[in-house]
Amino acid sequence: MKISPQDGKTLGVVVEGFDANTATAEELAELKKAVYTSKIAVLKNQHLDPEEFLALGKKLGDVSEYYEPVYHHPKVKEVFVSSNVKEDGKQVGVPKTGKFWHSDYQFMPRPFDLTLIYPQVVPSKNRGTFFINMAGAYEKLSEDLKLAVKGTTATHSVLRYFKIRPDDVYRPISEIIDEVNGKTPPVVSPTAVTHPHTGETVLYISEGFTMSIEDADGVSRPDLLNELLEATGQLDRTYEHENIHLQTFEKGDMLVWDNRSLIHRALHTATPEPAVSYRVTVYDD
Ligand code: 7UC
Ligand code: FE
Repeated sequence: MKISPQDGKTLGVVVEGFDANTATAEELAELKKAVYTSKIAVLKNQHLDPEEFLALGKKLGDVSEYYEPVYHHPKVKEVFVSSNVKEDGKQVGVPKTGKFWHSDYQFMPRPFDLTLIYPQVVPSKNRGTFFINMAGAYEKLSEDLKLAVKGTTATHSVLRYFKIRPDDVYRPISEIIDEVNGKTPPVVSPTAVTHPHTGETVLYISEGFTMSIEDADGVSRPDLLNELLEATGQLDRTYEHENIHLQTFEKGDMLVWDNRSLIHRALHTATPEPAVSYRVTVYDD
């Protein structure tokens, strides 16, 4: 196994010669360490079926299946499927997932530690995922903004991006909203958290899932939330902000990323091409 920095990028490493089926404990530990420090690992030349993909996830920690079954792979429920390709005329998984800044399960009491994405059908154009390292983004904040963050909390919810399911058709939207709020009530966390493996301070907010920031007295601070979204690059619709990293991939690549540090956003395609991607999410300790 060989781990090398990605050419010309501040984030990410390329991992060659990694065999998911025979990886040693040392190799797995080395891989995880690289993910915590470089945030993204691109594993080259992977040829795994869904069962083997799940098995790799289990070698990295405790795999968590997505709470909404509509996303599950029909044979391996722990594999989350993002797909706009029908199989035998049937929709498998959910199309157009994650086209907004977020970290996975940020709206849940315990977000995932590691995300593994294994693209199956790779578009020819507009392929890739945008990332922002929210540890680096925190470091770059002005001293005034860092001070303003101190003692505040952030409230997260899936509500804005909850996908209407096939069975939701003709249901009153108020009923669906009540159901979402009942099943996944808003979650409150400190606005800045400490990364347990690196000690970094990570700004824990996203445009997709963070609904509000409250100060120590419980007063909502929409101004502060907006300033932080702006400063971290999340409001830049040209995607040219220096914090934004475009991670491209080709068939056979698997991405493993540090979901504690990174927020991400699926690349928007104006002309949708077929795209299928499998995901496994892991708690690492
Ligand atoms: O369909 C989607 O965009 C899924 C999103 C609401 N949640 C992904 C996650 O893991 O948090
Ligand atoms: Fe995601």
